[in-house]
Amino acid sequence: MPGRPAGSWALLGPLLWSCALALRGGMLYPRESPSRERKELDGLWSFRADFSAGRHEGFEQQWYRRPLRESGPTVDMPVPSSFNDVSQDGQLRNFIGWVWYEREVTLPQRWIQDPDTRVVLRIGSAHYYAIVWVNGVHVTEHEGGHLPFEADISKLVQSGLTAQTASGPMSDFYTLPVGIRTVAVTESRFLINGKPFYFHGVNKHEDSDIRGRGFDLTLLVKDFHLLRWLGANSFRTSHYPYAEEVMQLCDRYGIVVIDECPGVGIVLPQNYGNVSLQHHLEVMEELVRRDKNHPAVVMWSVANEPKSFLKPAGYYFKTVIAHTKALDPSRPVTFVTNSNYTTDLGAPYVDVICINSYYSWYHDYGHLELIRLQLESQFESWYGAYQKPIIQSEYGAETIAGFHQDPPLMFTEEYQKSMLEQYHLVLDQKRKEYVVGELVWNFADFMTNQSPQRPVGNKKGIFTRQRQPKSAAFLLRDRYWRLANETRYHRSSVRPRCLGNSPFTF
Ligand code: GCB
Repeated sequence: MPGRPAGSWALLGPLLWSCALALRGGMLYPRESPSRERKELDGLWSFRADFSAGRHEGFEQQWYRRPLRESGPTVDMPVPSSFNDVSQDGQLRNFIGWVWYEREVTLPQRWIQDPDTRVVLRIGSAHYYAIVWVNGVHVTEHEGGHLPFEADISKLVQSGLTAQTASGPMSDFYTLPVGIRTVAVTESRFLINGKPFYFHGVNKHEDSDIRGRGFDLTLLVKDFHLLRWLGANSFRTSHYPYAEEVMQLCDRYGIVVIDECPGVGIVLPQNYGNVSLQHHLEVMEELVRRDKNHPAVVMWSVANEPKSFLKPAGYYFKTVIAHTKALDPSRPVTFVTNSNYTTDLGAPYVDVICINSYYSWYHDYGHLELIRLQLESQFESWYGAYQKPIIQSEYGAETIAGFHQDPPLMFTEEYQKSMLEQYHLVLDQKRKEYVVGELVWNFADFMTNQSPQRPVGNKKGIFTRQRQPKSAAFLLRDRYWRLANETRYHRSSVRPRCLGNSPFTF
């Protein structure tokens, strides 16, 4: 593996590299100390289940001899986790047999160069029978899960491999995956690489049971499996920037992102003051600085549902949007509005109009039959006023999984479905003209403050907070895959390498 300080790849996990010296007769938990370092190998591993009839193909073909991707397709698997639970693949859920995990690891140069450093590979727990290879060499086996085992691999990794450049040994390494594409907006279209792009996606939250808001790799991979299941091609980071790991996966799997800053709750005149404005500009600087290298990000959203009809809103949004464009001239900028088209003072400055509307929910509730009329008039009025492409950036209905009524009543699964269907009738007309996207509210149920409108949190998810589908998820799944098939372009026969091992490549 040229160009790496240590080209090491290991099969099976979860693993932990450490310089720890195992106590003779015992096994110490690897703790850092002035003489010991550890390197966590948790994270995304390449994975393949051996579905061959005898479950033995991996051994027959010696999958351990080469990087796993070279012997067949792989998927990303979070470690630690149970592969059965993360996947949406029914076959994998019930799989019994050999599965192969692989991870490429870059070791600190010193570990490799110093012959006195002992390098130990430790597996905390692997079910049920584990065989471990490093660089194709068998290093250990272990029977039974739950308990740790380890192997001294010093000799294997200290094989004298030192990365060199033409000018001598390198002292710093950084790798950055790169993706290149263009984004542009016309009067009625959103273009990616010069081709019309239609957002069929979701709004998300970083939220789940127990963890609440916080990065969780296993949950993230589950969510990406669900996005794939759904046929979604995009999401908005409502209402704040998400963890960088999320953005990395979007790049990897080709999920298009509207990247939103935490500009939520700009609803009082004093929110438009100078202190607020200055802070908003700084936040946009931080966001653009962090995410500008992610090709998945195609548009910045500077706010969600501000009271953009208040007098200072015009100057405020003109300034924030101009500043964001100056920071990044390559991407369009928007904010998400729920104001009226006649009074919105920020809309003149956005590139794309993003509208949230909850017809038949927060007003005229129960009146599904009014949606078509109201939505049509919403689109026509906004387009008439601005001649800019429009995204339906939120729409949805509170739905308690397991509540059923026919004819549909609010809070039931039938109501959520019927409401989506009514929206889709109009979206299908208008997407032929100037509507360039639809993002349902919300991907999954999430926790909120208590209020009479929130039956233990916001229940507008098409999945529950535990990531199980409500009836509407199946409706949307049919629609999104239809849209995907209708609007996608032929892929060239050359697949980009970074997507080579993704289950999400379209
Ligand atoms: C909205 C907000 C979103 C809420 C949603 C709702 O307009 O943008 O943050 O969660 O409505 O369900 O009320």
